[in-house]
Amino acid sequence: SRIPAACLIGWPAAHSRSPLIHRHWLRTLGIEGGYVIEAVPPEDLRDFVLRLSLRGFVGANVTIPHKEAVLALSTPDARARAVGAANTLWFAEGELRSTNTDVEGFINNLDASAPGWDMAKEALVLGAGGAARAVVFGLLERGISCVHVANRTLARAGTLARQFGPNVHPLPWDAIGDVLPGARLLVNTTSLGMHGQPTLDIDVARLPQDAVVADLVYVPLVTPLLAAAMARGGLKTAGGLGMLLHQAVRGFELWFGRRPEVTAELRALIEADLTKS
Ligand code: SKM
Repeated sequence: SRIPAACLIGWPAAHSRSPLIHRHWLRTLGIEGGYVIEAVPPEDLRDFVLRLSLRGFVGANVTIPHKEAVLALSTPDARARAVGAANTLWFAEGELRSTNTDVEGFINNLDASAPGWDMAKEALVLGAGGAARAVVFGLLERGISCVHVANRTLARAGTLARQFGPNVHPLPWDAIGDVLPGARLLVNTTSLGMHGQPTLDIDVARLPQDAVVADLVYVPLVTPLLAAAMARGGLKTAGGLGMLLHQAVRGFELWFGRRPEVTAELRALIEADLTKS
């Protein structure tokens, strides 16, 4: 019988650290298995996913730009449907199922990095794309009662707000300063602050003293936003690498049958790889 293997389906996909994460767990848990990258252009997605099992895979992660398209090629669970995107595929009872583990990746990372974060009643989310939808879904599920969503194109924030109901409020980008004093949680889901991109212009001094600042960007590991939050002192922070590590847990469990842990050793391994290039 074949060794069970999963893959990452993306386009482009070569930059992904998922193989390092899953191979570390396979090795440390003593499981015979594999995890490889599959660069699949949009026009080939349907064929690739429909033949996933024939290609020898027990499941897959899905990343940009395929997370929405994969819904129609699988049986999405309630969470994937609510977020409107899936990042994890697996087989159960002969059918290909999908879920979204970015939600628990974000939330579990916050729980690990900034315990007590959910005391916040008011949150500010920057960006209104797919990652923002996963974040907003998780925040609402944990009882945050007011989520402002700021986006350069206000209409996209409006669409997201309508989708998630009365506790989510679209915010014009130039009104961010107005809500900072009430925001106990700030989350950047945009690519601003990523290596080679412009940085965010947010005055963290205007946040409450006990605010939590989270960034989904993980290259660099400490973004200018997180650095500013740390420099101010007293603010708790959560970086993007933690979310990447925590979203991987459920997929591994579904494919290989054991629930792995996000350890300091794993984090150090990925951090070392990210800083060497
Ligand atoms: O949702 C995750 C995905 O499962 C894996 C990934 C990666 O390997 O870069 C990024 C995120 O989209």
